[in-house]
Amino acid sequence: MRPRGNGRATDRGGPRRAPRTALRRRRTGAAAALSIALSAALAVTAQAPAQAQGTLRDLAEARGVEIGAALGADHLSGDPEFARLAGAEFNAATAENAMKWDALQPSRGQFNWGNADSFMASARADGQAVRGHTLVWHSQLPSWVSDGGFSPDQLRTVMGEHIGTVAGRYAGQVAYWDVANEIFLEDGSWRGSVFYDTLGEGFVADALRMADQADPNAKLYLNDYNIEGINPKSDAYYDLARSLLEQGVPLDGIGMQTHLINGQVPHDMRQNMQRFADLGLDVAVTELDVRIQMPADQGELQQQGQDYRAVMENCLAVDRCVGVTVWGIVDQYSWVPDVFPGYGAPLPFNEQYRPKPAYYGLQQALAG
Ligand code: 9MR
Repeated sequence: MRPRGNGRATDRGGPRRAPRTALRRRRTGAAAALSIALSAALAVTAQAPAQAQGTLRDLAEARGVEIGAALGADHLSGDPEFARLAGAEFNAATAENAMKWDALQPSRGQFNWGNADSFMASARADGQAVRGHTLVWHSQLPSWVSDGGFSPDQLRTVMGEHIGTVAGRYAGQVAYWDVANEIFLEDGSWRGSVFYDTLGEGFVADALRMADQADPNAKLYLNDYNIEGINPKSDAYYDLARSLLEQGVPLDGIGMQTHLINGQVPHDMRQNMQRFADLGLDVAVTELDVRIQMPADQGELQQQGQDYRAVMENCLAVDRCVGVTVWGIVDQYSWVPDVFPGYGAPLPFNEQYRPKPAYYGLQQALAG
């Protein structure tokens, strides 16, 4: 049996804030004037938490959770302000593309480690927990795998070589692996892929076992989008996870990507996270962003701040939620406008590297 749980010995039940009934009492005359002045002073303090309360990573560490970001290799190496924010604000990191199959093994047996190694070095220098992303995925998969015409045994060997080599190389340095990514469709049916079509659903258990063998210390996850709320797709994960655990397959957690549209945090996100936690699994928000139809106005940016805050609060409310990772740092590098034309501004920092309401939403949730 793998050790379960995230190993954090934190008590989330800290002291509750004193009720503010005194400020709500009616007052008259001088007392009222004094009260108004005091309230104004308090309101100013409450609105300026950014600099006063420290970085996201400091706040997250105090709460025993992780705040991560997806980091693009080009930006890490070529944009000093991006690299500075990555280290200053985030205590966890995911390589945005550098650890995907096409980046690491573009042809059979030819591994390119450059970007992945630099990402790992940067994460080590910045003291960040690494989420390895991703071992088995139908996308960003080179054609020698997808069109290879492999028999089931051959494909299992190919998968084993990839997982063994990649997870083996970074064994002991990766806290979490997204072992299989995006394996279900929205209606909860299996997504067709070379892996599913050749090996059937057993490819998931195989991949988890291979990853466990290569790096017994990493927490092993299944990861997908649109599984934040309770719906047919998250139900499919729930059923699969339960069945894998019953079979003793090494599965530690479920990653909820959380690519949201502004104003649409699922109302039952917390309940959904909790049902996976109740199975004995960890959960994590692995790719948070909140896209806005452009141009974004102030009201929409404020709404986005509420959404970021709500997602972090959901994670904090579920003891087995290990943290929240945002899918990028600054708006200008996000994948969103390429895939959803007309949408943008999905991240916590704007194009001038200034914190947005989304940043303050995370900060306020973490500050409790
Ligand atoms: O952000 C990634 C982008 O740079 C790539 O072009 C894209 C290719 O599919 O993948 C993006 O990241 C995806 C992640 O790996 C898996 N979940 C969805 C993410 C956004 O598409």
